Amino acid sequence: MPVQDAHTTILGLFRVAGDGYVSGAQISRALGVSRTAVWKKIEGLRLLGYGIEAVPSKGYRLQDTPDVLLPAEVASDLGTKHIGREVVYFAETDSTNLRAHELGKAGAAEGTVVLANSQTAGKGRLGRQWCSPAGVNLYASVLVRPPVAPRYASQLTFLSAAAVARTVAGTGKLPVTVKWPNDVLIGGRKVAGLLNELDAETERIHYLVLGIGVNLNMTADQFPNDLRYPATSVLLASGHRVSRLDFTRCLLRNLDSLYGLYLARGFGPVLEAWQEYFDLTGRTVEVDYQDRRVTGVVAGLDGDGALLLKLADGTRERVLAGDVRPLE
Ligand code: BT5
Repeated sequence: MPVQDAHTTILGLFRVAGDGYVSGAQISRALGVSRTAVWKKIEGLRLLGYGIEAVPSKGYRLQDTPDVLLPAEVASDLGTKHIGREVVYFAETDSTNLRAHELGKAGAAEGTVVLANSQTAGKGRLGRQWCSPAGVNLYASVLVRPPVAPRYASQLTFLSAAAVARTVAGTGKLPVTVKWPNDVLIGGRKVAGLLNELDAETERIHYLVLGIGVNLNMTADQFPNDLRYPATSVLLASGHRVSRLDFTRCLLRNLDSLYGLYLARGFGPVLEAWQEYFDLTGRTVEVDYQDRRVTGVVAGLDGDGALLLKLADGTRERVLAGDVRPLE
């Protein structure tokens, strides 16, 4: 049995036992290996950071679970239909999006998730960088193969933003909003960034990589000084640490249910879910295009998710891409 499967089996027995002990005999039966081999597997889990007490007459008891994102732990009993059936984990990598592209080109299944403990070259949009310190945040890339034309790829940005916003909101009573069209904010500060990348031919998407970075337990001194927007983490905003494992599992479930809706009923329900966190309707915003800037009042969104602005001269403008900033 591969080491990871053995670890999953043992952790499963601990989960069932709760605060109680699991005997060496029980584990050896479940794994089909000798008691000495059981001891080695327990040592392996200890090396990963699990605190396991061993009492000769009783067996083993789990005292402490590290906040690591082992694929087996992330994927076990996830109950999802599309997302997270395959989970790949790196202690360190340059960018989970680059790893996901490799997997996508090699034919990896839809729903494959790449996770990293840290990134040495985390990517933002337009060549910018995403600060990715080890052990505190979530860095994930999710591979999907939606059966839609490439021109609809931006709909998936709303999908991942809605899933992230829902998951962050689920960690506590936090003022979570989405910034059009991506970025998730708490109290106006950026807590998550999204980078979706497409591999397609004219009429067909090969795959999309949904890149998701969420600041979970990052402390103030871990942020770079020259941020484009004010930023925060769930810890800074709420005062509470979040389990990266629990958050990741919850996010994958939220992504899965929205993706299921998207496949069954199209973009409508996804945009609706996203709009629960959109608070700019009726507000005056400034939109920065590459070459010009306009100011207007947000009238709402159209069915494609484009931002509808009413300008001072009474004309309307439909914004498909640009940097949007509320003015008041
Ligand atoms: C984004 O870009 O917001 C997309 C970030 C996507 C990151 C994920 S992590 C997993 C996956 N793998 C990757 O390699 N990337 C994805 P953008 O809107 O361009 O914002 C980038 C800007 O945000 C930077 O120029 C900084 O000013 C700021 N920034 C950098 N790190 C940050 C952080 N951890 N939290 C908040 N702001 C940050």
